[in-house]
Amino acid sequence: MNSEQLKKQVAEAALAYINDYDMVIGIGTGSTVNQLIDLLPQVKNRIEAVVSSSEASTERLEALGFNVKALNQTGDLSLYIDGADECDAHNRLIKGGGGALTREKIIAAASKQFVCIIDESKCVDLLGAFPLPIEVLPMARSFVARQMVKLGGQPIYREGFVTDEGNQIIDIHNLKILDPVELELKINQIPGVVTNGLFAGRKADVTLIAQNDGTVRTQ
Ligand code: ABF
Repeated sequence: MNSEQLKKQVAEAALAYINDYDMVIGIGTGSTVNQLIDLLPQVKNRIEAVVSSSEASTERLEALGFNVKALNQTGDLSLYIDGADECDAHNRLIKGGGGALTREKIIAAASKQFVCIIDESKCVDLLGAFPLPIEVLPMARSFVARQMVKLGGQPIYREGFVTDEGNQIIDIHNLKILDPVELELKINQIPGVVTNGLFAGRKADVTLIAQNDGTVRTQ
């Protein structure tokens, strides 16, 4: 199966979690989530409203006629479905390759159940082969980069990219992430950091993994 087929397959499996009426659900960002969004009309009658983690997902959802609401309007959510760049055996994630990590982390924290949808290429034993995205305030970009060097990383500025919140991103290469929870907290303490892409303190509750043999594994 090619990549898009795997993404569609895992998106189809995620529909099973939209299993009540009048649901207000959180929807993430990325190409796997786009496959899910395109399938949502099949369960439109179960969805009262959606909270989106990016302008890109909002546009896609509104084009399909969904009522996109701000988190401030909805309060906590029962379900959040989103992709990831890496996932370890404990459902701890690296996210942010798509640059939507701040809203993603907020909506994940506000959701009772976080279902992550990936294909098996994202599964790793140790997080960190994918460069860790860190959203930073523009005036702090170089300062945060220097702190990440002290932590053993190699920061690369994501040139020309501005997040939906108007911030910048540095991607940290060559990190050996032995304790994702500890590192997530340590990076959060650096002044100027808005969000880092480790989703370990609030990891996924369930990860659906499309496999090349045509099955979807639940972790
Ligand atoms: C999003 O999903 C981002 O956090 C992450 O970068 C992306 C993965 O995108 P894709 O499904 O296109 O691989 O939540």
